[in-house]
Amino acid sequence: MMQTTEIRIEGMSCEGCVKNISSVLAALPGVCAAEVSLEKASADVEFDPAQIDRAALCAAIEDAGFDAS
Ligand code: 9UX
Repeated sequence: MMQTTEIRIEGMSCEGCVKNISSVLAALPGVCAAEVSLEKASADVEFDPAQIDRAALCAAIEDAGFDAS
């Protein structure tokens, strides 16, 4: 069963940031969809809670150089 969460992201300045974060999220095991928005400064992520949790999603975004909460 999939779960969806919205993550607040600070520090995105252009569509390149959106692409980078989209790639980071898509590469994580357990992530099946990620919609990142520059305007909303957030990401909607659909994931399998059996494989990954919300904290790990935030940590991956932080590792890419952004603030995630
Ligand atoms: Mo745009 Mo984001 O040139 O790190 S990709 S600001």
